[in-house]
Amino acid sequence: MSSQQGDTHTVEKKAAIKPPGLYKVLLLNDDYTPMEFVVLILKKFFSMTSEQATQVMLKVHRDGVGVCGVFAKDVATTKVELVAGFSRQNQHPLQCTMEEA
Ligand code: TYC
Repeated sequence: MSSQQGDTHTVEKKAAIKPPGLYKVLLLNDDYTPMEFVVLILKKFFSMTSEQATQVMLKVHRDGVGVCGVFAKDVATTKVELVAGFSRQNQHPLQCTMEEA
């Protein structure tokens, strides 16, 4: 970056700081996880209402994939881990993943 003030001329190099990326947390469809369990996950970990959770669950059921929310990388990572942990605890194969938004 270059700036001029009267006689002085300075050339500054901007530090290469990039803003933290955002990540979509995605749910994937499968043939075994009960619909009610997916709705519970969306309410419990993504703070959705029953209506919102049902809409997202049905979208995943229909299309194979759906977005639970968009978060900073560390938050998205934690949500993916929480969903996996809770699903395995309850013997469901539900898959949750993340990708850059
Ligand atoms: N397809 C599942 C069923 O018919 C329901 C389901 C929805 C599973 C969304 C996973 O992410 C999912 N029971």
